[in-house]
Amino acid sequence: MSAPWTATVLTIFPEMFPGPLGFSLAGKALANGVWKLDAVDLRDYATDRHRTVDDAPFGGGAGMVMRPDVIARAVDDRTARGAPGPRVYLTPRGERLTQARVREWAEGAGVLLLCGRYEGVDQRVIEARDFLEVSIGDFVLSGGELAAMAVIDACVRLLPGVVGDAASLEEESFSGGLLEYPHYTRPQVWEGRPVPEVLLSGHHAEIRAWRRRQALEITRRRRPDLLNTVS
Ligand code: 6GU
Repeated sequence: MSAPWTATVLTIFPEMFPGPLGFSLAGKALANGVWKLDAVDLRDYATDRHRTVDDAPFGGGAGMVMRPDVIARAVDDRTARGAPGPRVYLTPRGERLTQARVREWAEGAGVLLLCGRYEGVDQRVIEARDFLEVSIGDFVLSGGELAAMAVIDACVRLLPGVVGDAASLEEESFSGGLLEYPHYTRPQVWEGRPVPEVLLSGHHAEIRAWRRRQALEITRRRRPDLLNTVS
């Protein structure tokens, strides 16, 4: 059997992992060997007695910067031990993560994720070790670890055999870049609110058309930018 899809995470908080990735779909797939997690403590690659990974920024300013030499040693050692790329540095100043990128990474052998803490990472190691800088949205987290978990979860659910119902994944691509239509289950009337009549009709073509209209309408209202792209 070939090596499982592998997430290598470089972090000063390896104990945060697998965390939520140990539950639900991702957790089951991890236990079943569909994917592998290697949470690497960056401090293991420091050389001083205090296992220092950061230092003051040249030019002055607030906060600390992660040292390039420590990160490079970690990257080079894990790479030599077979950690697959691409290499991704999680930072709010990165390019925005897209589902297309997630699909691409899920189709590969794995990802190597660098979690920043403090003010950031010395720019030279980002360039010298060919890291892609990626953000998961326009807000600021206190470190890259939660973003790394989001990236891994998004990739793992696309691995073969992880989502039992293949139709669930298909539906996503079927609705093609639109926000999802609303869902309903029992009770049929709840707090005086009935389920939309068409969903009880058994007319599958009408239900499909209604859901499509709902998806278009909610996308137009919440994310009109999604309708302006060609695809
Ligand atoms: Cl990737 N890192 C941090 N620290 N904050 C973020 C982010 C990443 N994406 C959005 N906010």
